[in-house]
Amino acid sequence: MDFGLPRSLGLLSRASRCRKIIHIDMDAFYASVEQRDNPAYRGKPIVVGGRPEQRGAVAAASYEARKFGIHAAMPARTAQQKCRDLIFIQPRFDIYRQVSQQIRAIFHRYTDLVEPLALDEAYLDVTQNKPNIPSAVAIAKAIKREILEATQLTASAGVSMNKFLAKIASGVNKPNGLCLIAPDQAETFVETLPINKFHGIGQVTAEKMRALGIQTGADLKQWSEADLVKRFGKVGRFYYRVARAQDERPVNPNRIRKSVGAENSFAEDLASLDQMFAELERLAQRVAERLDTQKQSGHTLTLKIKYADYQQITRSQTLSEPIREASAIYGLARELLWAHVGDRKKVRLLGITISHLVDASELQYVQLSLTL
Ligand code: DCP
Ligand code: MG
Repeated sequence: MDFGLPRSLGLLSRASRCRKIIHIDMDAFYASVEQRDNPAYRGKPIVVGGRPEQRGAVAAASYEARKFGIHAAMPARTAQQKCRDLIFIQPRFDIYRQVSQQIRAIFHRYTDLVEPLALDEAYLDVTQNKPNIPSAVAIAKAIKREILEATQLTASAGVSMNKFLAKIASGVNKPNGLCLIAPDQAETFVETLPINKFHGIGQVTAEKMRALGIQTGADLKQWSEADLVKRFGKVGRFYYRVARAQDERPVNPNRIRKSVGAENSFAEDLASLDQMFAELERLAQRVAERLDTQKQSGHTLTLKIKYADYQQITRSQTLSEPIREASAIYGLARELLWAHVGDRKKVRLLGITISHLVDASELQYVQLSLTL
């Protein structure tokens, strides 16, 4: 694969059908847009979203604010305590959406294999690309330049042979960064990576892994696929592969996430309600983590129960207020299970899915406006 490496290397790996993936992520997105449009905010600690007198949370923090330890999802009040001069700005979602359209149009000049993950980030598969540029690093540089020209905003890019590595790479030299993880560096890179830096391993799972003595990719690599699946469910297979720097997930341009869910089937059927509740709590945590990554919440919860005899039921409830927190998800799933699990029946699989998704930061803003 040619990542901007010597040509001979490029030819060698192209023969082995290596892919070239770029992950692009705008820097301090909402905050940078506000600093761009109002010179008074430039060079200052600012946050978008949340008001200290309300219960809201920070959506985006400028790099100047981050020096005080302020970050996204932090309660606005805590943020203000950390920095007295912090400026709070109300979000302008229309503008962020416009910028998002501009950067997506730029991506499509290079490839149609663009998978947006959020307004400010996307995966691009540039193995084959429209301008026929052989070096993926050169494409990443060109895209960053075009974004800066069109929007006066900086982006960071990660370049590698799969999504997992490209996503991590884009965070390495933020802001305005460009990082290549070449195929021959990939395994060593993952081995030294702390477990909490693995994209796809949330806080709860990271803690569970640390309790098992897994601190880095090298530790994770010690585990067999079967043991990881036993401990973590199906997603254990993903952990096994990424510990080896492998990730075959294609860049999917048509992907529209309509739901977020997690399920687990058990080596031994669950016979008691207590066991099922404990399992639901774990599932709720996982779903909440995923919603958090996607910055979404949802109106409908669906509980899936598969019994020991393989009979399967699903039960849904739709709420007027969307939910995203683990405790709320667990509470509702527990109620549904309580109401619907059959007496004296053993359960071999449980699943929780949240659908009718909405953008969490936008929603929080609407709620705040209503309470003013
Ligand atoms: N966002 C949000 N709530 C969060 C996280 C993010 O509303 N908990 C919004 C505001 C961010 C935008 O999504 O500006 C992009 O999210 P990122 O995680 O990419 O964060 P930033 O772009 O702000 O910063 P970074 O430079 O770390 O990418
Ligand atoms: Mg970003």
